[in-house]
Amino acid sequence: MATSSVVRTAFRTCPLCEAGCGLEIDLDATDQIVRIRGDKDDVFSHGFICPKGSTLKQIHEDPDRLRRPLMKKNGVHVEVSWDEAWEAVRDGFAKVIESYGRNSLAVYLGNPGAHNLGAMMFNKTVVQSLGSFNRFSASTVDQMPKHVAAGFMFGTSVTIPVPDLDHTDYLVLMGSNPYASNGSVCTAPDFPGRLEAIRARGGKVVVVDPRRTRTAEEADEWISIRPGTDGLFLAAIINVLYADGLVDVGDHVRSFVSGIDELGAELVVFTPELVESATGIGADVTRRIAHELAAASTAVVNGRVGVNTVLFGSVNAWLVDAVNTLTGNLDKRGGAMFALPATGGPNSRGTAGVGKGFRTGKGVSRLRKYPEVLGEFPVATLAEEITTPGAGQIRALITLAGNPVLSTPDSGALDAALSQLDFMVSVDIYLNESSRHADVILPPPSHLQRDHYDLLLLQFAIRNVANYSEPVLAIDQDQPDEWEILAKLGGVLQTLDASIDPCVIDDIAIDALVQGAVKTSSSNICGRDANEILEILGASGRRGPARMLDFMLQTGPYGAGFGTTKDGLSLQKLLDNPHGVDLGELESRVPEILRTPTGMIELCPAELRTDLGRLFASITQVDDSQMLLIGRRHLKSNNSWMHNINVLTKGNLRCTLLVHPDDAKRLGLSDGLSARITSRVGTIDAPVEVTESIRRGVVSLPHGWGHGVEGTRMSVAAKKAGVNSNVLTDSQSLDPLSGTSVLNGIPVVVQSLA
Ligand SMILES: Nc1nc2c(c(=O)[nH]1)N[C@H]1C(S)=C(S)[C@@H](COP(=O)(O)OP(=O)(O)OC[C@H]3O[C@@H](n4cnc5c(=O)[nH]c(N)nc54)[C@H](O)[C@@H]3O)O[C@H]1N2
Ligand SMILES: Nc1nc2c(c(=O)[nH]1)N[C@H]1C(S)=C(S)[C@@H](COP(=O)(O)OP(=O)(O)OC[C@H]3O[C@@H](n4cnc5c(=O)[nH]c(N)nc54)[C@H](O)[C@@H]3O)O[C@H]1N2
Ligand code: SF4
Ligand SMILES: [Mo]
Repeated sequence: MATSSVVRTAFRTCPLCEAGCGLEIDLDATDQIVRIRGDKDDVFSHGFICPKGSTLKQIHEDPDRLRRPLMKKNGVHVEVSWDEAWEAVRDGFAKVIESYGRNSLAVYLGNPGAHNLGAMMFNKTVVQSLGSFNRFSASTVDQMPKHVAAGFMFGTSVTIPVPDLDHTDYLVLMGSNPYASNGSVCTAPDFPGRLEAIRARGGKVVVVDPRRTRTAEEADEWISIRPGTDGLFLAAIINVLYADGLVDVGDHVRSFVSGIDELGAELVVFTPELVESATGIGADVTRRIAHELAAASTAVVNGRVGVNTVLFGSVNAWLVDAVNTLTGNLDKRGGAMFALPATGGPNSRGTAGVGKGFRTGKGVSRLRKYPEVLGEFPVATLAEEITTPGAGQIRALITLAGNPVLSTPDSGALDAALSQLDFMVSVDIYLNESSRHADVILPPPSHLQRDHYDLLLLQFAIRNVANYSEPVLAIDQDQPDEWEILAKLGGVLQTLDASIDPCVIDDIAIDALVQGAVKTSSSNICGRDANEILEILGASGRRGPARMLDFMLQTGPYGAGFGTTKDGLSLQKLLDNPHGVDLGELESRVPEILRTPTGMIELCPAELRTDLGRLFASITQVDDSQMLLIGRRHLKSNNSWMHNINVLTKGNLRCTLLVHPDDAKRLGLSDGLSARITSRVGTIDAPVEVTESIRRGVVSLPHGWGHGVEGTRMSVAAKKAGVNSNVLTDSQSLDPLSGTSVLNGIPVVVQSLA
């Protein structure tokens, strides 16, 4: 289409991954999208975009995307009116609650909710309205270890330091591949460009990964590690720091760090020589890296998916920040720093420098007795909690933007379990592998039809920015916004009345926020009249997430305080700045950020050090003859749900098993032919791709594939279905401290099918 037909341009933050790139969206007179480009004036992304960003158009236009609620009638999903859908939701829950009580209800929150303002504000309404302890989310197949480590070290689960990418001289990336993923729990649009800039200014980038990823290829050094052994490598680095007198936390934090001697004593046994045969990393390399980290003027280690979704996820997350602290790089420019998000958060509210601290295990899961973490249980236990009779057995499930059948371990068992539920509701845009089990599917509008603010991800940004986007396209007639669906779902769960108005729930929520703030001494509106604040908030006619966001911005660290701080932040200010507001580089936040009971950084917290015995025992448990399966991501995939977009999936099938040539030879495997992969819990067949880029003894299969299942409606994805790698991952194998599943380093047997 000719660009001359463009009549308006909208600016919007991309909600598809954590990078949060600014998009420039051109529309014609009929509100058709003509083109989506990177917004070169965006204060954070400066025009960067990846191939997924422009497909917001294709997602919006996808004929398979649900526009009306679906209800299962005689085993087939049919479109129904919203009224009929809500009646069915009410009836379904009422029956289950009446028969089995509220603890028979469960919820699973998926990943896109973390990129969704409405979900960030109203998912908790659904969760709390259940009145059940059965709460699960994608966090326990992802970043939960980071929350646990941060909680115990710094006092809140979101006090997670991020690598100061733009200023560091030395970066060690462990278990992450930002050339494909654009980074995670580290919000940095154009992560690859920022890595290249480190090298361009004379710095060094080291990648620790069992696979020579694109990120590893572009780095100065690739360290090939045996999957699952990063904890040993990190412990050995720390061991060297102590043994060689390199520990120096720096004057800037010295009086706020406790546990330095204790940590040294704990790790004295983890010498590089002792762990070398387990990690596959020579003791000389470990020593050199430790010395380089200590010697660099600024340095930072970062660990993500590949070191979180393993047996020692929490210990790994802890030891990463222990290295950063011991080398003097915590809370220092070019080191590991903390964001100060515009909406505030648990580490900018309350008393500065001290707090209640962090705790897990306020309850335990019914069957396997895993401790509660952040109010939830490991998703790896969901299937058995559905299928095992007894009080608290799950009979009804809600999935909110989640596809656990493709995303969580032992998915064969979970798939079977979901079909045994008495009732299931999915809030989802597709009829897919998980939502096909739902009795009712409630579809939100497309991403372009909603407003956006990265409430969660700006907590972990490498620069403080604030950016609000209005909906680009009008919402369809009769279509409720996602927040309205969630608020109403919460209301229906509470009252068992299908006619409840979501606005009532919304009004209660904002009222509670304002009433709380005017009574809180640390709030910038303490002592003000709550009604006056509510009137100001209401004057704009806004409600829902936008009104709540305005409140959070105005009362946040840069806030306008409802008229008290001239030029302070408010939603109006963000509306006036469609490319975002830059709030500057990260600045030191210790000790103000700390919320531990002691007011100290806990370098050797009891809850984490108890797991070091298990780590030590793992040294001798390595079996060289065992093949290990790891995952991978592709730039043009997004977990399980973007394979229905033709422009992203065209070309060769990407769901292949990477095998090292030596292993291929030994096992009689060759390019393009099928291999059978068997783990303790499942078997799948996948085409082989022989490559030198993978470590010997390791094979890699991406997750999020395995489409084309009966009862789904994703016609493009079905044509290039791939196989579900989570049929192989084992729900019995998890990090005990965080409940996070082991998704990397799965013992498998690989056979030729030729
Ligand atoms: N083996 C293996 N498994 C993994 C991983 C791995 O590395 N290896 N990675 C894990 C990680 S990090 C994650 S985050 C999880 C993801 O786990 P999930 O969140 O369960 O899976 P997704 O594929 O992200 O599914 C998202 C669902 O949300 C729907 N959706 C998309 N946008 C919206 C929206 O705006 N609103 C609503 N209501 N629905 C929407 C999609 O249709 C889809 O059904 O997978 C995990 N699984
Ligand atoms: N294009 C695209 N972007 C995405 C996503 C997507 O699916 N596609 N998903 C989004 C989500 S939900 C998340 S959480 C992020 C994740 O973003 P990242 O954390 O960057 O995750 P991955 O790209 O899976 O990279 C994990 C790396 O860990 C390596 N690895 C596996 N096992 C080990 C191990 O034992 N030790 C070490 N050191 N490395 C290991 C793998 O080889 C892989 O290269 O990406 C987000 N962005
Ligand atoms: S990198 Fe992530 S946020 Fe940026 S355009 Fe791609 S999908 Fe969107
Ligand atoms: Mo994730």
